[in-house]
Amino acid sequence: MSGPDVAGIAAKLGAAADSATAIGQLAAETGLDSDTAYAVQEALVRRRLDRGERLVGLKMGLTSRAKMAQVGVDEVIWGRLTDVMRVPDGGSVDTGGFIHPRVEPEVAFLLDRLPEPGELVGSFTEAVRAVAPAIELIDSRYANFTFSLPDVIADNTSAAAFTVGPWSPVPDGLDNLGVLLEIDGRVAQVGSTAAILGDPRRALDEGLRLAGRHGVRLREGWLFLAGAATAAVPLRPGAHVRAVVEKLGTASLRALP
Ligand code: 0L1
Ligand code: MG
Repeated sequence: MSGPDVAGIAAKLGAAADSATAIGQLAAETGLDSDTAYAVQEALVRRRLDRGERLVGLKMGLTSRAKMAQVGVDEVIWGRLTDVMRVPDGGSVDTGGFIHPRVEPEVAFLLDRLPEPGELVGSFTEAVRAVAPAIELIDSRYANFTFSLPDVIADNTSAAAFTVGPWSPVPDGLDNLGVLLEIDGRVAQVGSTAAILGDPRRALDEGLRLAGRHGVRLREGWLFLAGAATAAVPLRPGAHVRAVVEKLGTASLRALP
């Protein structure tokens, strides 16, 4: 019996992203399960690499209750980041290139010496060279931002763009820092890094474990987005977005009018 058409599903998702046109969910009709969905994700990102993009890191998704509740999926997932997704801090994005973009405040890690496959992080300060406030721009390729677990995994966990603020040395504690998402100078979301798996440092072990199951090794020099501390907020044309993380500072981006 043949399984789901991995390349065909990746092609549909890739075309949806390229044309900024929403599509219907695919998992139920194709019998896609979560493991095969990661193969679709790999094929989807391979399309980007084949046109010259570079893999620069990994992101964790749904690492907080607020995020899980927002989309009705309650498992931690991971996706892949490429260089073209990166927007410089203070830079601009064109919302016309996305379907229904949302932004969320995150914490980013710059990876250093990582444990061997199958091992957990022994010393966080050895594994992580620096930390930064970040903004993730997510854009589900599915209509109405509605999907099942395999659907969202296949869709590279809605990854679309991200901005990383200034790097700082790893502070003593990361587990209860205040987080703000501001849109046009107004507070849109308030949270704490504690919402990210209790402590964003745990997200790295989860990333190593979950990506390791699919034979993916994190690399020195890669970025790692640990996940959002709050629900995501729609990004409107012309909006100015700031993510502020206590002790770490601010990352910002602007949507073109
Ligand atoms: O980064 C995230 O937490 C997004 C994961 C996928 C679910 C969504 O699109 O919100
Ligand atoms: Mg995110």
